[in-house]
Order: sequence, then C-alpha cells, then structure tokens
Amino acid sequence: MQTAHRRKRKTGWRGRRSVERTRGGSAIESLPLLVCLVLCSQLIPAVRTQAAVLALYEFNGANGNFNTTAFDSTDADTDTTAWRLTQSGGLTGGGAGKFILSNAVFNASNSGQPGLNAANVNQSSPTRYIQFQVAPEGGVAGVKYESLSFFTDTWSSGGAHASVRVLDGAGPEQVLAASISIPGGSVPVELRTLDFPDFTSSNTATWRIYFWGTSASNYGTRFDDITLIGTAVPEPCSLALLASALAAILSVRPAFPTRRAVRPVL
Ligand SMILES: [Ca+2]
Ligand SMILES: [Ca+2]
Repeated sequence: MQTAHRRKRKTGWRGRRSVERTRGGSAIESLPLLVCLVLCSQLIPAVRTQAAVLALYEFNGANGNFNTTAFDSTDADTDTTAWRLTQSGGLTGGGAGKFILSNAVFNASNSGQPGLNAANVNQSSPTRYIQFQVAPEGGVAGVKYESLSFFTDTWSSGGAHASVRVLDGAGPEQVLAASISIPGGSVPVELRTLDFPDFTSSNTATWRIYFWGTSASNYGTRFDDITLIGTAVPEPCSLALLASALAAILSVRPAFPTRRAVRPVL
C-alpha cells in the first residue's frame, strides 16, 4: 500500500506536471522565436528607411590638388560610405591653374562657396570625367539610388556638356543622362538635378560625371555641391536566426514526456 501510495503520488505529480507543461509549453517553446523576433526588431530600426544625402562634395579647400581632404564627401550618412572624388586623368586646373577656386575668383556663384574648377575638357566627345564611389555599410542590404544634383557652369562662352553615368559593381557603365547643358560665359553656376529612375544595388556604385565641349583647353568648367540622394535598404530578418530558433524548439520537444493516459493505481 505504501509503495502504491508513493507510486500514486508520483504518478499524480507527473500528471500535474504534464498538464502544466501542456498549458505553459507553447509559451516556453516560443521563447527562442520571440528572442529571434526581438533581435530582428533591434536590427531593423538601426537602418534608416528615408531618403538621405549619401554623398556630398563641396570642395571647400584652398589646395587645388585632387588627392586632398577637399575632395572628400562631407555627408553624414552612416549607412553608406562615400569615397574621395577623383578624376580620370588629363584634367587640369582651370582659370588660375587651380582645381578649386573661390566663389569670388570664378564668378558670383549661386553655390556661395569655393568649387571645383577643371580645364582641358575641350574634346568634342565625353572622354574625361570626375568620379566617386558609394557602398552600403554593414547591416545594410543595399542602397536605393534616387537622384543626383550639382551646380555647374563654364568659362567657355559657348557652354559645355555633362553626362552622368554609373557602374553597378564591375559594370558595365550605364548612361543615366547622355547630355546635360552647362551654361557658359560669365554667368553664375546653375543647379542641375537629375532625377533618374530609382535603382537598388548591393555593390559598390561608381558615379561618373563626364564633361566636354569647351572652346579652349584653359577654360575652366565648374562643379559644386555634387549631391547624391538615396535610401538605405535594411537587411531582411536573418533566416539564420529563424533557423536556429526552429532548431532550438525542436531540441526542446523531446525533453517533454509523451502524454499518456494515467493508469489508476489500485
Ligand atoms: Ca563648395
Ligand atoms: Ca529618381
């Protein structure tokens, strides 16, 4: 009887635990999934989902050499990296022989600040360009590129032309604008905005602005406040996290006894 009593008590305890586990099991078993969801919810807000300035070249430096901080992007975007602006080679400093001129030297400027002033662009077709690269940072799946704008003009009275092109990763080079009019003569720089069809890339994107068509090689063509607008695309909730959560659930299940009918103790 004593043995039967103990067995009955034990059986009864197991029965209650089985019921408790059955009632609370769904919450316990869902814990890894909840942890996964919380982790994902922490990751996603870290990436902005609004359009931002991804690159901004203001050329606010006294030094006319390309490879200086005056050619760095001054954007504050943390979801992407924009590298120093460079040239294809062959460009020279326009006007006073410098790549960067003050607002007063070049002309009364709508940009209001010093800007890039490049010469030796009197070719009849686009062969010389300035370029910069942009890439997503960690935690960002890609970047949706939306528009590009810049101030421009040229000392050449007949004006000049610019073409905007982009390489998605290794390329090929895609033409976003075949020919943009650059105002010429003693005129203030004018803002040009290229609202191209949005596209998304997870690669390093190389942006090129070709310019050509001045009437003399020593006539400077000016650019200022080159501004690239786009939106960071966050990483989707990691499938690996979901998989590990599922694996954790499955590994917990065998620990629970299979519910059996409680045999009455006589
Ligand atoms: Ca500037
Ligand atoms: Ca657009």
